[in-house]
Amino acid sequence: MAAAGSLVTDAVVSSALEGRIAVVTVNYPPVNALGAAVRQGVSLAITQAEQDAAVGAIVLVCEGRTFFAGADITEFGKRMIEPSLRAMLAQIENATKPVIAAIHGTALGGGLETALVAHYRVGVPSARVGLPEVNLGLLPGAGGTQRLPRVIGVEKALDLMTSGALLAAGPALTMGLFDELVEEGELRKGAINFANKVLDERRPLVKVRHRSGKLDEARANPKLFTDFRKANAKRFRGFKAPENIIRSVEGALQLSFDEGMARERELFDELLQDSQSAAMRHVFFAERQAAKIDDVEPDTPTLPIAKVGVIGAGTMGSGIVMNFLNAGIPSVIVETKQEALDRGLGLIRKNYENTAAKGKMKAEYIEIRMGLLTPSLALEDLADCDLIIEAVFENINVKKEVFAKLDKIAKPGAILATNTSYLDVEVIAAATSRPASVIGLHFFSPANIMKLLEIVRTNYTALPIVATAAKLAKTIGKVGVTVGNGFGFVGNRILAARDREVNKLLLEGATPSEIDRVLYEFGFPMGHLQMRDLVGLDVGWDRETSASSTVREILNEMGRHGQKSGGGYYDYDEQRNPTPSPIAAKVIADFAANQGVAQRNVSEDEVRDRVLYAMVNEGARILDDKIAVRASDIDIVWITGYGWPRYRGGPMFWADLEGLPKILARLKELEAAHGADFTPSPLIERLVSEGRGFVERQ
Ligand code: T1G
Repeated sequence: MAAAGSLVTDAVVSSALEGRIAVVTVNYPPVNALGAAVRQGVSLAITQAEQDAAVGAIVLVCEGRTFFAGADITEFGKRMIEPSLRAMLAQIENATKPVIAAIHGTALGGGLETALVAHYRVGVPSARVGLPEVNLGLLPGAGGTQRLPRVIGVEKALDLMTSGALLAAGPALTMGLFDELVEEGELRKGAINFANKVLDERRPLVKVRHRSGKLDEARANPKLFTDFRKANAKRFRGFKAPENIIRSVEGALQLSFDEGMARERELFDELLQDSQSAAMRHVFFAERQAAKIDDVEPDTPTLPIAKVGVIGAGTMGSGIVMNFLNAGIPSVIVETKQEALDRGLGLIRKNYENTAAKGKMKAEYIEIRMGLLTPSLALEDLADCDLIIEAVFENINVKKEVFAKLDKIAKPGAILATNTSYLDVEVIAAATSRPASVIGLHFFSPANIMKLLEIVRTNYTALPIVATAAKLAKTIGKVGVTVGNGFGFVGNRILAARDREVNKLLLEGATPSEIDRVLYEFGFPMGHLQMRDLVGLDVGWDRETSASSTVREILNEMGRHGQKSGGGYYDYDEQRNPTPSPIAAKVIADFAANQGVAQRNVSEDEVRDRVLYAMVNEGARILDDKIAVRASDIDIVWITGYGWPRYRGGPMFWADLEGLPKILARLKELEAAHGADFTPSPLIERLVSEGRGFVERQ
């Protein structure tokens, strides 16, 4: 080892001697993922340090934003380049000199597993740690399921690994994951001081693998795993990774350490080969890809959003404005009547109080956030807002009227956004003299919770407005997906295709329960008709013009608006539990008879094919119409906005797994039986002829 501050092992990993401490520094942007170059460099540096008599201890630290953020996900599925992560970790764990992991940023997955094989762990207060492999359909495959329980206990480890949650440095220190926290910004120095202390005090080379106290505690509770499985059964439904994590941790209690590691490897490999992990790795990259807008460059100018205005204090408007209050942005909310305004303010306060009651928010933040909100009955109070979002009744004329007024009130350069869920944003923009400043910001109810934000750009929307909207999505913690201006944009257009098929299936004799069971078992949180009853059948229903022209209109005319009125497609008890409704069944049967549709038994397979393939076909049409930039954007929309199960990757990824040739053949059969609704999109025809899928493989 050369003198202090000199020898560079290579561009990725450098090693320098600070007194008797070898400081191994890794610099592998963007997040120091444990790719081959890192593993090779760290392995070499540890070997050098071991052989160098001048070295007493080793500090392992990373440059940039974070300590290792995990294995390199881009390497999965490819030939593994030596040394494997496990080999690198074994080398660290068996080092004859103390290794101190110096942690900042987010030490995740293989990053935390690396820290767990070090003999000591030092961090800064802002550091966070976790084993979020479950979010990739995997489990911690480099010893995390065997070591983490030995440090923090089995129950906490099970919670952390099956939820993928991150742990702040403070609680991690309390749980024994850190040996010391050093001053923010002084990590390197603090870690070197700690290393010197270890040498001065001749502290032992502590290996996590030798700890057994926490495992003994768990062994004293034979019902631990059964209870954990039962408590989480709903959350883990259909999803394989959590069960494998639980089994791997059971191995830690039942087997020797090495046998436990072998068991972990088996359970990891099982998941790695499974389509659920492929799907979730696709979603990981798709979510990041969705934030990239082809014609928005890093230097595309954006507008400052220092004040936001929201028109409408109903469910949507109140939820929308909360996003900006949560981000600390002063906001104005405008209604036409004091009573409606007060109801909206009450809704916002109640939401905050509920969140605080659940311990998810400090109570003192309620007043801070409410203090950022100015209620008003006058649109003129929006005059100095940088962004104004309308969330008024979903009627094109009402919206055009509001935008015409806004055009006269809003300051020059203000962004005017509509929260419409399917109306033509260009028509709304044409009601103003500034169409280039008009954009769609389609929030999903509940708007303060749902992650998805469809950013709808028209042919007139100026690039800085699009760039500002995309940046704002990140600021308020949303997954922003930029889409084109067409009926229902992406999400609701596919939902409309599903709705159309479900309504036809109802008339043909499939019951609400049969249809909903197919979707529930596929992995949706609930079926289509239960979802309709939950949202309310009267959303978008106009009592004045209702003419019994659909089953849904008839149910509304009967006062059956869904859960909120005790019945819709289902009947509901006091606890809003659904039961099949003879009333709805009769409405459906009579309507079918009037339409001359003979009722029959419809198989689950037919329900599945017709509903899911109609959605895929609509997704392909959306791509053909260039309303979505890429197939993976459609996947992100349906996963984050509509509950498509993450472990199935989204409709387009799933269609690739299903096989486009199979889907195309089935669409042609369905087209013959049910007409143009199933005419295959030209894109599917093209992809099948080229032997390709919707999603370019990672
Ligand atoms: N591998 C490869 N690339 C990664 C990566 C990873 N682990 N993590 C992030 N990136 C890329 C990402 O694609 C993006 O690239 C850029 O880094 C910035 O990410 C054996 C098997 C660390 C909290 O699951 O949670 O270890 O788009 O936009 O919002 O047990 O990235 O710029 O080209 O998300 O600041 C376990 C995954 C892996 C952590 C940073 N680790 N990453 O968030 O930036 S499996 C994880 C994150 C494993 C072992 C197992 C986040 C972040 P680009 P970003 P961010």
